[in-house]
Amino acid sequence: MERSFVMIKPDGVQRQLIGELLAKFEKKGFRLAGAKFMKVSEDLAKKHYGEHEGKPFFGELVEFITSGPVFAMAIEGPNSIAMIRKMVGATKPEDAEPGSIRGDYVSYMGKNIIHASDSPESAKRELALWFTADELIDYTRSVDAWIYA
Ligand code: 3AN
Repeated sequence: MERSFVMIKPDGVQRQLIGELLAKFEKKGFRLAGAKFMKVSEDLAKKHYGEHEGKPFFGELVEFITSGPVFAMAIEGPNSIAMIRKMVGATKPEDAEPGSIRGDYVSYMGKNIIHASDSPESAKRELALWFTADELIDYTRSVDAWIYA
């Protein structure tokens, strides 16, 4: 069982795609372990994109992600991290395969509607950044597990 951090960015929210995109992950068989609709502080944005600090597009990234509300999710399922990345598609629009989310919805890299963790290490780091432990459902506990039993 793996958990990925997935976020619908301000452009995805503005295009009213939250439900449509979440439905894809639910249909795939993954389940939500946490979600929040929120404005992102500059501090959180800079930490989230920490690996890109110093790159020419860093300022733009932070500005964009703080420009409007995002829908942040913890999504879980077996091998979910790699499978969700596949569903999301490549970073460069010209490389994103038709059928993937970015392949079907995105033509410009700076506005690519969704983020998903790219490795187990990133998922761990990002989930800890965006959620506290008590904001996530723990399906291994019977008190939470009944809903999918
Ligand atoms: P992904 O969003 O596919 O995980 P990352 O984490 O490498 O990709 O990059 C985060 C965001 O930074 C991308 N969604 C994109 O908007 C932007 N970005 C990444 N690489 C570049 C680049 N070479 N030029 C401009 N923007 C970039």
